[in-house]
Amino acid sequence: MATAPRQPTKTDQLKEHLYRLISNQLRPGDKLPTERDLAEAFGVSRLTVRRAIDRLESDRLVFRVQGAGTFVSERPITKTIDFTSFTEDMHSRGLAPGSRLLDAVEVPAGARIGFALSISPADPVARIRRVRMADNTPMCLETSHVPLALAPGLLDLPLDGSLYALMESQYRIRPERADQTIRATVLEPEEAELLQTMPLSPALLVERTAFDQRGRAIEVAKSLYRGDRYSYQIAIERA
Ligand code: 16G
Repeated sequence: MATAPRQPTKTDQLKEHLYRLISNQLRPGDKLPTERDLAEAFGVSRLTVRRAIDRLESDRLVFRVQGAGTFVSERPITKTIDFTSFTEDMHSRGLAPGSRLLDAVEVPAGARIGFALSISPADPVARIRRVRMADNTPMCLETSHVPLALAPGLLDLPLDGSLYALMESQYRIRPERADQTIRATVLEPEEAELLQTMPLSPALLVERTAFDQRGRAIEVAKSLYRGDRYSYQIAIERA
């Protein structure tokens, strides 16, 4: 004799509702309503809400940030890491991005950066050094080099927001793809001071050459992340 189908519990129903909300209305990085609001809206206990969210979390559809709430996860990716700006990266982790400009100057590209950008070593590039913040705490020290032939006047623009958003709005340059290397390192005293941590603390160094929608090399950058605050998450699926 076949067993009767199990009646959906309140947790099932709420999970289903949240699943639809995530699929149809929310985007990666968006915050879910609070447990209290969900409990009130559905006339269920907070324990029921917590169980529904536990299940979404074990399905990896959402992630919790202690003290900040529950957020929609990035869509799973296969073998590659999503290309993001720092601003987008922090939003997807449920953190508020910020930027402190250290300096922005015109310098000759030099041999290594010129080669990566396919320009001559004497060609001018904008060198922009920033401390990148997450929830008002330093996360990363970033030095970007952008060819001035592609972005004339870049150094006269406000550089306290998203560099990639500025490149797109002002120069129609849409960074889309990058070659990156990631390696472990330790912080020099002055780097540690800027990142408000101890000298010789572990850090992740990411070197990136970014390309735009036309395949042009548009940035050579070094990003030095605090090892205690940043990790790379890569979802890998069997081919
Ligand atoms: C990321 C890039 C960096 C780029 C920045 C732009 C890595 C390793 N580096 O941090 O090269 O300059 O995003 O972010 O991902 P923004 O648009 O928020 O200024």
